[in-house]
Amino acid sequence: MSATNTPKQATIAAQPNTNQPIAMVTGATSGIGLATAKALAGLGYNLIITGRRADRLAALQAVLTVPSLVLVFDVADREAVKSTIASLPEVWQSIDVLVNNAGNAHGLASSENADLDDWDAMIDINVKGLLYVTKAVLPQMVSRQTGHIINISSIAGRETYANGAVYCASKAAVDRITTGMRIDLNPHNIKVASIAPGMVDTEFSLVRFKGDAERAGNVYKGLTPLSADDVADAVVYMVTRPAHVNIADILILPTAQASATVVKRVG
Ligand code: 8X3
Repeated sequence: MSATNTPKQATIAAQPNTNQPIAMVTGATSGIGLATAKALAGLGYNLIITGRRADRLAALQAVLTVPSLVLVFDVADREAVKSTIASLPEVWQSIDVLVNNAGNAHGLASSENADLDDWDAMIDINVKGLLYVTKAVLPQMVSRQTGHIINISSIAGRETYANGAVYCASKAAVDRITTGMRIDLNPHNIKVASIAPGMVDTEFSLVRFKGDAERAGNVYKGLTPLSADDVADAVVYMVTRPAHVNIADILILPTAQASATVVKRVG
């Protein structure tokens, strides 16, 4: 095996439990991805957890009670995605559930002021990264004629808001890709679905505002946002339906949020 084909595993993988399905969760280092990995572990899934931060993935793996495998890669790195997933040990290749969670907002600025690097990052990670991972996982799903792909979208994919042109566009792309792949993969018995959360209390806003904790905190001021576990619950609901049921789309909002921009705050 050449160096480029060697999976960047933080630890030696356990053998998956052959009586249980395998799920891959991207961006499992924090937030919705982390909560989803734990929730799927609670259902007994064998887990492939991926992300850029090896230390965080190792910490998650240490608390998982199911067989798990860590893959360290950046979803935006096309070659790394392809070679790392292609070189999964054979026993880990039959991925039943793919949760495309990796994604973020970078900046919140009007188009004339926004940073082109932020725009690149959102397209590269939220859109192209999702495509790279899905393309790498799909062949075995098609050959086995089974699979379930769950894309984490956003209310921002349904509504465009000020200063969010490219983030909203990236999530609208996720919605269109979800629908298009559901159509394309219909002959192959593969479920494709999306979950569109509103405000979720994760590192999301901290990343969007580049570490400005005060600005990030203000986003959730005076309301109870969703937790990452609330979104993971929706994933659990999707994957626990019978084989003939595909929950194709869930929009999940905090009670205090009526739309992307209509939010009830107290205090
Ligand atoms: C995150 C939700 O409303 O900040 O995708 O765009 S929002």
